[in-house]
Amino acid sequence: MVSFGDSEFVKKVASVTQASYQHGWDERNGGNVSLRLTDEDVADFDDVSEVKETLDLGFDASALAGSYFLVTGTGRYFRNVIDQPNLDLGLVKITADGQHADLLWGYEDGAKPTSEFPSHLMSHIERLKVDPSHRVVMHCHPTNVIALSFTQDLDEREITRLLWKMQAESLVVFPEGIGIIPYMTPGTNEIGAATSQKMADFRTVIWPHHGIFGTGADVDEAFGLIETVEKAATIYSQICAQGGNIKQEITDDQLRQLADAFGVTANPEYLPE
Ligand code: 2HA
Ligand code: ZN
Repeated sequence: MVSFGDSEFVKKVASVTQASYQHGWDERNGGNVSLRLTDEDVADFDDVSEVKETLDLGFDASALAGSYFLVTGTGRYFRNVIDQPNLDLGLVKITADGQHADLLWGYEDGAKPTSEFPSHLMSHIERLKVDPSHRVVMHCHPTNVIALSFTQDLDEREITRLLWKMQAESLVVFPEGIGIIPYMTPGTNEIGAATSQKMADFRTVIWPHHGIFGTGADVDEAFGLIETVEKAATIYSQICAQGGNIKQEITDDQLRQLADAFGVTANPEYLPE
């Protein structure tokens, strides 16, 4: 029997939750990941055809009807996923009416999808409009990004430019910049709607005083995006720890040369030509 539990999908999500935990971005049950899968992806497995439970989504996900999501469970710890993926991860399929999700694999001791599943699904819907290859939404609590949301104005242009200038990697990895929503209550459809609105323009969205959402065509891309943003924020924290007196920095001209060299288009509102 070919079990979904042995799939590369489960291995990859388990490994990224462990990596994120090791970075210190997922205390207790902090963080959640969802990976979109297709009929083709799940076709080869023998243990994903029986519906074990049908879950109420509480909003209209009909744009994703028929899509599968491998998603971390609510209340579950990123630290543990690697040792018990069949308990902490679930494979669900969005029903034809878009109101429910059928559980096909995992959550074996009764878990349910992450409390941020509305934010994930709404974000998947928006990112798929922009990029048909989009597959992953990841949320976690990177310390320096969160710290930045206390000391800086919550201004997308200002924070993007600050992070672009912290290292040469930043502009190349997130040339469109970073979206920021106001502080909102986690786990609600409202924060999901605000996050997904930003996802029309950005692959990364900061939740002030809470964490970050990163998206991508695969797990590595979504995680790499978050790593790069957090690395830039960490450099800024260290600059402040060294007294905050910046004597030289990457100039706007140098950012433009960087964009040219790497063939990326910087958001023109943040870096005028
Ligand atoms: O899954 O991170 O935002 C726990 C959280 C909620
Ligand atoms: Zn969170």
